[in-house]
Amino acid sequence: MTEAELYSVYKGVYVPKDLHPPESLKYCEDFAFRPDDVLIVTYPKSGTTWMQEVVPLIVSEGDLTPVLTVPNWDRVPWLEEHRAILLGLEQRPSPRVFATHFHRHMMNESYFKTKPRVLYVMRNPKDVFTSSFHYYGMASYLVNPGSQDEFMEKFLDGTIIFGSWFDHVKGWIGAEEQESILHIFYEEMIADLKGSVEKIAKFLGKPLSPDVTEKIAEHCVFKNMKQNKMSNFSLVPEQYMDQKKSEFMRKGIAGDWKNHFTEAQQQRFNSVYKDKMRDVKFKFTWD
Ligand code: PPS
Repeated sequence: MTEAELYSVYKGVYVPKDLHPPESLKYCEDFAFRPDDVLIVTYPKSGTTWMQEVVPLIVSEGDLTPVLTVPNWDRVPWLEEHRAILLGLEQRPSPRVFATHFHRHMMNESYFKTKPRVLYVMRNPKDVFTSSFHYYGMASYLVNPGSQDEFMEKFLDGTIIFGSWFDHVKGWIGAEEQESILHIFYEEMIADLKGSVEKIAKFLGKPLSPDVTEKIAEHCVFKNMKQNKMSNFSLVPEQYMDQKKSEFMRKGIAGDWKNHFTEAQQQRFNSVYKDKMRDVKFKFTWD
């Protein structure tokens, strides 16, 4: 199926119609934030699910019950997804934890007034590409990626769901409300998960004992988290996500792009990256 059939355009970017029908987008537009809300913001395939595990465990001080009993999409709902309407988010006690794939310019008026806390997770765009390429090949609500060359042009051009990686990152790293945002990299979580848990807990005003930090990090390493059926998307019907084609928790490493890019693809990607990021001063882990 084509983009026209599967996607709608919301605030200038493609969103999958199935997950984000008009009433969900309206709900999200009207949503009232609280200052102590925690918002996990990501471009897709940058570490959303990982954070949906880490943050609830920081809030619960290492009690595994929430992550072992509630699916990640209800535990930390995406505000723009259809399920958000059903979950009674207005009644949830603080601190509420949400996820969104929105660009900063897509956030609603309440966000800019209230300035809730934001965890902005970034990942090497080449790995985001590789993860997305596999995901688009197994998720039926997305347009089939075609060849890697074809999908690369769409990725670099931003004609995929949630638009351009470059615009997403530039929008959030350039946000005025920097004091309410913690920037964190997938690669730093891979390199030092314990240190990352500590850093996030401190930002959330919830310092943890070394034992609890250790317990959270141990539960959240890829091989352990992959076993959690509340987080590995095995509860999603096969006609929606065919994990026989590619698992949702696929590899969980930094640098897998090197196993997939040809020399020509690497050059093409580098040249567009250089052009689109030419005015950006921010220090990324992959530069
Ligand atoms: S989505 O669809 O936007 O919610 O996807 P998202 O969760 O952002 O990204 C999926 C990728 O994150 C990897 N992942 C992890 N890596 C390391 N450790 C842990 N615990 C972990 N949990 C999820 C997941 O495997 C996807 O990356 P790839 O490269 O495809 O393996």
